[in-house]
Amino acid sequence: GAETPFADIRIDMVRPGVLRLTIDRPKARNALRTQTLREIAEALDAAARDADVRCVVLTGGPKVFAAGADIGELAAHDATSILDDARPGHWKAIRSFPKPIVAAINGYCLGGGNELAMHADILIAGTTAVFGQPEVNLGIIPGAGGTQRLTHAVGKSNAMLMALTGAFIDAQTALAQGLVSEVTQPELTEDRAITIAETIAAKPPLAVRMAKEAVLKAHEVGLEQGLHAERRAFCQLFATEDKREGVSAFLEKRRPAFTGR
Ligand code: CO8
Repeated sequence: GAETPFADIRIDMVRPGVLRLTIDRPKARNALRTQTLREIAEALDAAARDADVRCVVLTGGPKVFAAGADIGELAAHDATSILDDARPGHWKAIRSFPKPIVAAINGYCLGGGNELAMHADILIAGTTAVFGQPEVNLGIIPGAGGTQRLTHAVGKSNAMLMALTGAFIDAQTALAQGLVSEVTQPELTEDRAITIAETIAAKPPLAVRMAKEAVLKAHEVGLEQGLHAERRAFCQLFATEDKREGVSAFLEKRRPAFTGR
């Protein structure tokens, strides 16, 4: 792939329309120091503005997804300094990214690493993946949405089991609990995520964007408000060229050519 100006991550266009973002701090098990999060946020910011990027694959490579926040960095903080921490701003940029993210997860996916994975829209795990929220062992709790997103993903009792005991779950358990969508052989995790991302990249981007926004609404607002948001987005899409093209192509029995308008 292309050279990138980042130290903790690598980015490359792995397929047309598909940006691969690889966390690359192997010596620290891909622990997410502030700089790592800043780089992820910056890369996604640029990808949001780049019409050539239709979908992102987020991975830590074949061995580890991310072993959490950088514990060395956490050690330097007290209750006052943590208030002015830059990381919440980076998390905000990550969760505001409007295009789909498919996570390819091998090995440890812990603490802030699991919270990052849960920022992805679709999660694919290799059989070696191990998920956990071990913050309780450090005298803290998940700090990047883990108590909320994990509960939505796996339900109260399963989330409590992880957050209160710090115990890890394996890929099959994560699949059974709904944390991930599929489990693959570890050497195929990225390929599978890329294939899904390629499929998404070929869809009309405005519809994709609104579908992501609408699904995320389900965990943010009540049913009436969520249905209202869905209806508005649904109607808006009737103003797009891609809606006309998609419907015409179906009726004319040909492949659609979407333009993103
Ligand atoms: N932070 C910093 N360094 C780490 C981390 C980490 N989270 N995890 C591993 N490393 C480093 C180790 O210190 C070690 O460094 P060195 O070689 O210099 O000694 C190197 O990576 C390899 O680690 P191990 O030798 O321990 O490797 P193992 O394969 O034996 O074990 C584990 C891997 C199981 C992942 C183990 O390293 C471990 O338990 N790591 C800590 C996991 C953890 O507790 N994570 C939660 C952190 S707290 C958190 O994420 C809070 C989230 C809040 C985010 C809010 C931000 C706003």
